[in-house]
Amino acid sequence: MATRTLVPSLTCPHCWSEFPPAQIRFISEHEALRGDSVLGEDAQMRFLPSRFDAHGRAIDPLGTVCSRMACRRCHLELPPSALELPQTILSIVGAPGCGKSVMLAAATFSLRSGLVVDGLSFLDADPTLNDLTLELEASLFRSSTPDKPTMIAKTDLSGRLYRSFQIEDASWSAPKPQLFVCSRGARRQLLCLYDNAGEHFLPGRDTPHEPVTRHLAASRALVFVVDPTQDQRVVERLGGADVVRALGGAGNSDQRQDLVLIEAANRVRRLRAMSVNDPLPFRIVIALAKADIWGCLTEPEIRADFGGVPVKNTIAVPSLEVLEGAHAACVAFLQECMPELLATARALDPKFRIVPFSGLGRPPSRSAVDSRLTICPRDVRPVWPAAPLVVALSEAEPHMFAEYVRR
Ligand SMILES: Nc1nc2c(ncn2[C@@H]2O[C@H](COP(=O)(O)OP(=O)(O)O)[C@@H](O)[C@H]2O)c(=O)[nH]1
Ligand SMILES: [Mg+2]
Repeated sequence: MATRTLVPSLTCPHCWSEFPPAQIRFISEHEALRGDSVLGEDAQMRFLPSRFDAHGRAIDPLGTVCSRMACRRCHLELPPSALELPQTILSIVGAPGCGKSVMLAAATFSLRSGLVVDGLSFLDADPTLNDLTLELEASLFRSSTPDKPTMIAKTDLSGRLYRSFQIEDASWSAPKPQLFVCSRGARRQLLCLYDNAGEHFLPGRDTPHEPVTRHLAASRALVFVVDPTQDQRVVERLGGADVVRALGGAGNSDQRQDLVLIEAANRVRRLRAMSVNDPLPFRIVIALAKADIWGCLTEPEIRADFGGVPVKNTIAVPSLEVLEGAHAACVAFLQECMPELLATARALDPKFRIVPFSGLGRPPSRSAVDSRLTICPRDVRPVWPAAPLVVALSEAEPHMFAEYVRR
């Protein structure tokens, strides 16, 4: 049997507690062992094994061999790769409706194709745990009815996307992590992403027992998704709210996106017990969403062939040179249209990076029946959909993505 090298300590992607691999619980298999102190009476009992078979698999108290594992604290299931691979959590943050779910679906779908970054393989750590992204991807990218108009639903604030557990008389609820094994050359990483509802990032929306954004305490980079069409000054330049709304833009400016960024940074400092004088422990990557709507406002225009570089494949992450050119064009655009957002990002992280992208690649259209925005899966053509995540990964794991690290 091949030997396994375990990580010295692991951080649970569900409840973010840290513990050594020897403390991991196993999930019992014997039918009579239904009922768990933390997960309730419908779940199989979790236990710390003391008996093992010849292959090192745990044996439950009623003698059945078990192979599935769970967190010591929250008892939620962990994929076996969590024991062996270092984990990178990226926090995706942004105001409601800015395009986070579309980005997540477009990015994970395109990363799986192997056409995004040379030599990068990207697989579900455990497809049963990643049902959320698989579902998001299925509606826009892998549809069996590609000519039927569709759209990703608004992310729920509670329910299916969250899981509850009970510890010492208190109930907790946490968002479901989506886990991927990324490998490139000899390096392998477990990548952990969450699809929060934007409302969770509004001030006051993270309560002690609903730690929905507690991943900010453990993440290695912050991907802050900004929708320029939520800003009045951009909306005016594009011809007004009605024009922008018809293209999938927000067309209103009820929410201040710079305040969402400040709130996220404050939570990072609070959760990590940092002083206001400490620099943030990671890079901020500003993902400028829906470039198909506002890309015409930058100089040069944000397009797949940005800077005159011809592209065959719009889902590939462009070269560092092209990314740096797009960053500069976006800085000039924000300076003119959203200066307070730019100033906030600069104050929080002077080395912030801006990556424009479009998850859909073209505007959805408004249905005549119920005035919902929809797009036919066949027409979806993402432009640089995974670039914000790859740039964030290059900041967290510079050795794995050296060609995207700023010189
Ligand atoms: N034109 C355009 N519209 C988009 C794009 N991505 C998202 N949208 C629109 O913005 C809406 C909100 O996106 P969603 O990903 O659900 O936002 P979230 O609340 O941040 O998860 C969608 O229903 C789409 O109509 C894009 O790339 N281009
Ligand atoms: Mg969403």
